[in-house]
Amino acid sequence: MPQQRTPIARLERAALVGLMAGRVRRLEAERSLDELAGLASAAGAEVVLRVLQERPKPDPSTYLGAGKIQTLAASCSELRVDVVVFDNELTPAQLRQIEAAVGCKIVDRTQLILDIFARRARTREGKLQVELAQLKYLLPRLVGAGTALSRLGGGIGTRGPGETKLETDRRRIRTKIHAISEDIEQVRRRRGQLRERRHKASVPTVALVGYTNAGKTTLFNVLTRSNAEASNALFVTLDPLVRQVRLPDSRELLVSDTVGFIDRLPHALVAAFRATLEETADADLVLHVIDASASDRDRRMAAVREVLDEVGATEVPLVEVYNKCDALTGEERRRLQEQEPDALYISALTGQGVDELVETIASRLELDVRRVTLAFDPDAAEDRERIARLYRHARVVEHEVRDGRVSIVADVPRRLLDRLGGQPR
Ligand SMILES: Nc1nc2c(ncn2[C@@H]2O[C@H](COP(=O)(O)OP(=O)(O)OP(=O)(O)O)[C@@H](O)[C@H]2O)c(=O)[nH]1
Ligand SMILES: [Mg+2]
Repeated sequence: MPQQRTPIARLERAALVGLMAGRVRRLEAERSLDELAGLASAAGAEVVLRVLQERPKPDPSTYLGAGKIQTLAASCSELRVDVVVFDNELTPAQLRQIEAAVGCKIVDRTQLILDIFARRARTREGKLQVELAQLKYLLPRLVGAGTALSRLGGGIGTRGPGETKLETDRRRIRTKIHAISEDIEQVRRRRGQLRERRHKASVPTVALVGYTNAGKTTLFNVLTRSNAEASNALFVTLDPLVRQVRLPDSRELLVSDTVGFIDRLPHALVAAFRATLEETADADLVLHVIDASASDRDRRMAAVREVLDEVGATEVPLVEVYNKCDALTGEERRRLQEQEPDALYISALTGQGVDELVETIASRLELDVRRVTLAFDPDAAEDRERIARLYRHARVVEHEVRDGRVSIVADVPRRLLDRLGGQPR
């Protein structure tokens, strides 16, 4: 018997393929390919070839033109490419044709993103969500699939639902989708209950959202004095994190960090991550964290707004936070501030502007207090309940009992004035 060896982990060699179709100009296509390179490296691959073809629209059967496919096949074999990544979603037929012509593994942008998510998911909820998205992506691709679905070996496109599952029939996959959806629904209900409880406890929530790599987790760590993983790789954070923050004057709020967004985020993924993203729709305030130093900032911001729209978070008050301002020149920063005077400008890395951000959060959440004087009848059960509530959510400065009446002077957060029944004095 041959001695069993542990395979040495080797980076997969990847070729990237993009199209400049229609009005998509070269610069945009280049940037999109840069982003694809970031995704490929997040999936554990090393980019050895980039191909951009100019074509009015994709070829229906092979995406690229026939000649270009030939050239691609030759380059791939010369450069020992393991996987070719297309910057768009491919139809099942295109996938098969290209694979036959090029002779190595072909994945599209959607599959690449799903793959990264599959690698990064840590919690049960995260794993369920990714698996659901992968199965939904696979389902329409099962019909008549040949080699594309019975790949051997590992690497991009083979993580997640395993070989045996892929070879089963559509019905079993449907059953599985159904079962996972139910599990996720349970998680979702549980999340809803937790949110409800937080809501009852009157602790306001601030949700950090933004494009992947914008610096959400870095800011989260600064705000909550935590140590969550932040890195230059894409999609580092998948599972939502919620932490309590106590401001110096003992006001409390919750900050949540969540999965980053990206241009053309696969729809199946957004749908599967609905439970996670609903946290955002339910927050009291959304901070849109923006990488101010990104050259394609506007495109990224638009992609984020699109996802917010899709998860129904457009009603939540939102503050735009331009992060990484340390990486801007003074001139760039001045211009940006002129354009967007209402936004905030910070550096989560150096801490610059963070105090002002905290103050803005506090005032937007109406955490600032008003001093009120309230009178209660201690014999009424309802009033005793109100007194207890006041003690829980406000700072009582005076408590007097006179002639069988209770008089309380308290500092009440402005957002709770209505609920605690106080009028500002
Ligand atoms: N120069 C500079 N770099 C920053 C700043 N904030 C974050 N970064 C860097 O940007 C990279 C991404 O930061 P993260 O906090 O992981 O970004 P994220 O938005 O949580 O990213 P994902 O979770 O992957 O979507 C890291 O290398 C950070 O060190 C900043 O203010 N200035
Ligand atoms: Mg993060």
